[in-house]
Amino acid sequence: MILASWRTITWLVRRADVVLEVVDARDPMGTRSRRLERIVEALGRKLIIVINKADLIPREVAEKWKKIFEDMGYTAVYMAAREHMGTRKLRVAIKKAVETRPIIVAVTGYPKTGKSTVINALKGKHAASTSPIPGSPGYTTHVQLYRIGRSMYMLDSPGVIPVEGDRLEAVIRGKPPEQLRDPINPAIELLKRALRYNPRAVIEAYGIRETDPLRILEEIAVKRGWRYKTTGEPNIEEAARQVIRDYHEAKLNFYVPPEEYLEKRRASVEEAWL
Ligand SMILES: Nc1nc2c(ncn2[C@@H]2O[C@H](COP(=O)(O)OP(=O)(O)OP(=O)(O)O)[C@@H](O)[C@H]2O)c(=O)[nH]1
Ligand SMILES: [Mg+2]
Repeated sequence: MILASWRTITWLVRRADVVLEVVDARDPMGTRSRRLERIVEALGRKLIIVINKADLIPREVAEKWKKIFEDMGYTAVYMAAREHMGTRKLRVAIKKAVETRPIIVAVTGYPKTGKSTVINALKGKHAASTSPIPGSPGYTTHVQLYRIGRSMYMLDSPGVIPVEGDRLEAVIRGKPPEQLRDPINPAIELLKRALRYNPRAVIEAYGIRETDPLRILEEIAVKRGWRYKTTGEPNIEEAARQVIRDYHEAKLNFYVPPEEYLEKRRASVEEAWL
């Protein structure tokens, strides 16, 4: 898996008129990068926050996130690039952002947020290669230029891991699950998070009623018949990789509610006043 360096990102932003920061609608704040936003601001480029994978959250939740970003002074749109939903709104937002033609658009953001899929959706044809799992064939390895219609060019880039972003997201998006040295700890964290935000997530994905993450991994391994050859014990590493894959493919389904973010922000503002 090749991740873009901050130098590449700065180079990319410099070349662009408009920068799209693609975030995952399931956790927009955990998959955004303040550092990227600051680079865009410092270079005087227009930033549009694209809340992608909106098909995985209720519409009113997508509306709330959009409003939260707008209240911060950003332009934000939500879309479901894979379902080709919201592409018109995005195209309009890009054209409104600058008057120059043709417009050069840099598409950036966390790994696996759907950057290449956004470009495909705008292109209307399969142009940028996408991949279901980080690092599997089709992942973006270098910056590529695509022409969209007559007046737009898009620069596709590999994902960048923001230093200040969510640590769990960074680990599970940075490498394909097969290449993780320890898949168990991130899978346990992921299961905890899933159960916290959607108590039915594990039942829905696996038909397992257990709430202890380690036991869940064991039950998944037993159900699939994954056992260590030497000891015959359930192969929880294989189960852990599967859980991470299932999050990427949205079979393990949950999302962070905007209310939680607003509450945290309120608490930190109050603390600052004390
Ligand atoms: N449910 C859902 N899945 C999506 C959507 N857009 C993209 N995906 C899926 O997310 C995964 C990653 O998509 P990509 O477009 O390859 O993501 P990327 O940001 O270009 O990834 P890198 O270039 O490797 O960083 C793929 O499995 C896509 O099918 C969407 O709107 N909804
Ligand atoms: Mg890509």
